[in-house]
Amino acid sequence: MHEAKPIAFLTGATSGIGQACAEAFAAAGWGLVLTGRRQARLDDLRQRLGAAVPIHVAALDVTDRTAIERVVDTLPEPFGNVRLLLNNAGVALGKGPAQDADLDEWHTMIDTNIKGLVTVTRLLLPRLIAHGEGATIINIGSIAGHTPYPGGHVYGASKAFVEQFSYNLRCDVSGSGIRVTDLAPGMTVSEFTEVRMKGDRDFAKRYYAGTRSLQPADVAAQALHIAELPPHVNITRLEVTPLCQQWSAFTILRDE
Ligand code: NDP
Ligand code: 8X3
Repeated sequence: MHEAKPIAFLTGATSGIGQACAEAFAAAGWGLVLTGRRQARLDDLRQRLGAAVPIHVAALDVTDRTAIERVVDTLPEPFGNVRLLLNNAGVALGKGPAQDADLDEWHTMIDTNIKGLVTVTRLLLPRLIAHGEGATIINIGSIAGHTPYPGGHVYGASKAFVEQFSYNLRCDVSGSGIRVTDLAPGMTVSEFTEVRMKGDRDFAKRYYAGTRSLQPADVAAQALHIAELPPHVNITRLEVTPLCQQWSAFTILRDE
């Protein structure tokens, strides 16, 4: 009899880092629950990856608590035995100063990056606890949760939440076998900047131009590494940036 495949539940699998994680985990033999709002992209992933590993797809908006409850409660076998939760769905909106920001955009970031993440986590925790040893939660944070920058406002703060929530969660699930990691990438080429700038593809192109930014597959390799470590090893926080991205000096305002 074949050994059952470990199951990973991914949010935001339709693009960028989440999609690369789906590809990397499938290549490593994981069964997958793939979620995101864009059904056509989920279907495409199932088509591409489903020959090798079991795949279940579910269109899901992480800001919709009832929808998350439905997806979690109706996971068919063998997908109910979730070993890994990758909380990846996230969004940045706007890069202007706080005083010019659109309040609706701030609320969307909070609803997605904070409320969505905690809701998915809370609802999947019983399944992860039932799985026991080897179960893993990887929360995709960001360097923006540590390093302030102009226009980072609510986005960066939401990622600081992700970091602290990851640590606090780890305290509470201590003894259950669940590992918790805040995986915090820097600049990664994906749809992230295009979404942030309201679909401005030229801006996104210019932003990444001349850089050797992280590719989503670079981040996915870290996620897979974390997931496949021996079960007694917990990476608390893993920050990964491209070599071309680093800190800058303090800005000092001087009197005239
Ligand atoms: P993308 O924009 O390429 O992907 C974002 C993913 O999140 C998509 O799959 C999107 O799917 C999903 N998503 C957004 N809103 C929702 C929602 N309400 N419900 C469900 N899914 C949603 O960006 P990245 O791959 O770069 O971003 C992935 C994560 O990585 C985010 O948490 C981001 O903050 C973080 N990150 C990104 C960095 C970067 O430089 N790119 C650096 C550091 C962290 P769909 O639209 O189909 O719902
Ligand atoms: C986003 C990372 O470098 O664009 O989470 O702020 S960065």
